[in-house]
Amino acid sequence: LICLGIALSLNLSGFGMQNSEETPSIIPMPQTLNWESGSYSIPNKNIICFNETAASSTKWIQKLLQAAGTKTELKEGDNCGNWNLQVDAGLKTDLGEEGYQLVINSSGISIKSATEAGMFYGIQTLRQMFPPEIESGKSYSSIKLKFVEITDNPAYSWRGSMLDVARSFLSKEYIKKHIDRMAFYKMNRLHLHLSDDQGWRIEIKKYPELTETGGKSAVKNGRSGFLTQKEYIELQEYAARRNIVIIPEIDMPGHVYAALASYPELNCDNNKNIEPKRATPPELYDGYNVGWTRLCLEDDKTYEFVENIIKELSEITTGKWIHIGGDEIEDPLYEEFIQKADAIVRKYEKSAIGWEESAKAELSDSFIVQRWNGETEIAKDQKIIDSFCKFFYLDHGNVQDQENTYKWCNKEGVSLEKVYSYNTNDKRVIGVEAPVWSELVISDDRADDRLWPRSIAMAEVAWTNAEKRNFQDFTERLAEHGLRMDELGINYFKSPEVKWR
Ligand code: TNX
Repeated sequence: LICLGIALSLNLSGFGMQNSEETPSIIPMPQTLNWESGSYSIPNKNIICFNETAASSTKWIQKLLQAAGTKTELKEGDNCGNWNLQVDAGLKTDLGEEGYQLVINSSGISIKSATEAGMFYGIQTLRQMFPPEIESGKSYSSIKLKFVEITDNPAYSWRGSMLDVARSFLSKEYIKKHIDRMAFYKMNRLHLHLSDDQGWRIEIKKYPELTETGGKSAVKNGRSGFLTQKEYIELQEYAARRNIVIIPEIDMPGHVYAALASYPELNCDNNKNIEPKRATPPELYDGYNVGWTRLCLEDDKTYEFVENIIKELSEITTGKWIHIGGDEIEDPLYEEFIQKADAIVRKYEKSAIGWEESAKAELSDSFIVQRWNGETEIAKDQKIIDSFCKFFYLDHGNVQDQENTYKWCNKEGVSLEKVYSYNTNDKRVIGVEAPVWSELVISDDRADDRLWPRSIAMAEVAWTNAEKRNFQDFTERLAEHGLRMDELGINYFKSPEVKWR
């Protein structure tokens, strides 16, 4: 037995493949993955064979091959080149909405899927088999791809990331980078927290002061600014090409100081009743308090405002969802507000999402509840996105007592292992999302540090079935991805749970 073991390991490390012996580290772990002996050397001339529905995906392969420094030719058909890309709706029963099959053998590389999304994900998996250096555009002369057969599709349809651009703004350029990074790990929902007490970040043509005034503030030492509708649409298109839907959140009826400062007539009694006492708007707010401002729910003007905002937002949003916030507020008219806001969102042919407190109200079937502390009872048929603060609040420390992090939800912080350990049997859950609140996340570097690598752990939790997940194995694969993150210029936190290379 020992002899056999030695022979086997010799065979694995000594023969079969020349030089690169390591099996590539794929994250998220595919549902079925079989490495086989042998490898395919990418030739100097490549023919990418594709069917019509796969046409738009060929550009990603061309991009990969550009980095590999080889020539490519495109050819429409089936099995007409060493690369074969086939998007065929008939495969939906086998591969699902986002699944793919990737095969590498002596005749080349084949990816099949039922949708462009599935094809895109097959290509992301393939990309992780290339040397990390291609991520920064360095060219590579001889690339060998280990023979493999993968059939893959996600456990959850909601694999989200949330950026709080309200407390401290993040630029369009940063958001694009974030979209690229999310896509690499097969995440598909980008939730933008676009308004809060400290700032309003999306242009609304009907209410120009929201950005003229409310766009100029931020949390202390944070960045102000806003996205024009044109920029928002540009981001949305950029994201869509990478199978990512942007979900805009306007937080209501609490967390609204920036709006109140911009339009003082939205205040009840000119704000005299709210704590802590603030001067009459338009003085702006740069502090850290939550739950101290509210829209005036006894006033019809408020509903006119809410409807106009949702109307404009739904006109520029291609995704199905509008997030209405609903967190951290006590108000006798709260439930009525949530129901009305839900109805307005549906009137404009979108579905509403709200933080878990919104489940106190009677919600429509399409309403999705985003759970963060699990203290609210949620109706038995309601769809849920899990963002439990204990597992997913990335404004908490990567390790205990990390500088500039919160710890109200978990004094030990939220470690990589903690993120990875999330699991549920709750059938209502459609997926998970990791938010980065930005009271203390006031620069791109800090955002990187909080997001990475913990978002990668979340991505695997969201994609890979629970029985196939193993933290030890994950950290080993992640170590290799450190090299990729280096090439991508990500200022990731060097978590002590990983033996980084
Ligand atoms: C709670 S949980 C918030 C945010 C804060 C965050 C800070 C929830 C829906 N809201 O307003 O930024 O804590 O960790």
